[in-house]
Amino acid sequence: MTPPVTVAADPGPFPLPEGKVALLVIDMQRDFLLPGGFGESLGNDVGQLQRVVPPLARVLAVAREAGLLVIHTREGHLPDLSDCPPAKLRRGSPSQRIGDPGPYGRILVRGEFGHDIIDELAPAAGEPVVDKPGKGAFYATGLQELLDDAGITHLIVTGVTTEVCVHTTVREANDRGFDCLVLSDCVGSYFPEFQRVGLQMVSAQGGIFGWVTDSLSVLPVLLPSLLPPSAVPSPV
Ligand code: C5J
Repeated sequence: MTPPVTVAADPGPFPLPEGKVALLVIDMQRDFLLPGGFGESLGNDVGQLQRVVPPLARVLAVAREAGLLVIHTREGHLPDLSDCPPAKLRRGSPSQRIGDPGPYGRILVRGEFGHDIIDELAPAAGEPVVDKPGKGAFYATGLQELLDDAGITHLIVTGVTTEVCVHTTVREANDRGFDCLVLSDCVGSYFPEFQRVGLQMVSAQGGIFGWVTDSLSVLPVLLPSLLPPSAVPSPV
């Protein structure tokens, strides 16, 4: 059996076993990313998240071309908010709360314009979209079954925000036995310090709950035609 191809990563090479790798795109929603939306109403600089869009769009395109399973997630709640714990509803002192009317519809409510994924990264036909009420993509969703049914063991993880929904999901995935590769330029935080330390936390201690690399490292491995000609082995 040929060994799987690997991607250079921290703390070591990350294998991409054929047919067992999925791309996870976490919460690239208008409410978090668009100016004037919920994220900004919390006092955040959405520009910090916007930086993720171009490299992630490239990874998404290449993952599709390479035939990877692509799964999107969205954080949000039912219109009656029955799946939103009161503690989450009360948390912090935002000018707008979950369920309130905002410029993009009711904030983080399923079916509203702001809850949906930004146009640049819109799911393609047939790509699963996992709606989640929590920060982690496994809590109260069918993600585990979806991955198991597809035979997925390795996840390439992207999206926002690094220290919240990306971290929670990677930790959940790690506890469930999935190997996770986080792409540093395809995950984003409103806080540069959290971005830096959040990534370090994933791969510290020999990869305590995952691996970290960047999109430029993973793209040519997913699609060898992206390798510079000098790196392609000549036929003997
Ligand atoms: C947050 C998320 N930050 N998707 N959600 O509340 O990270």
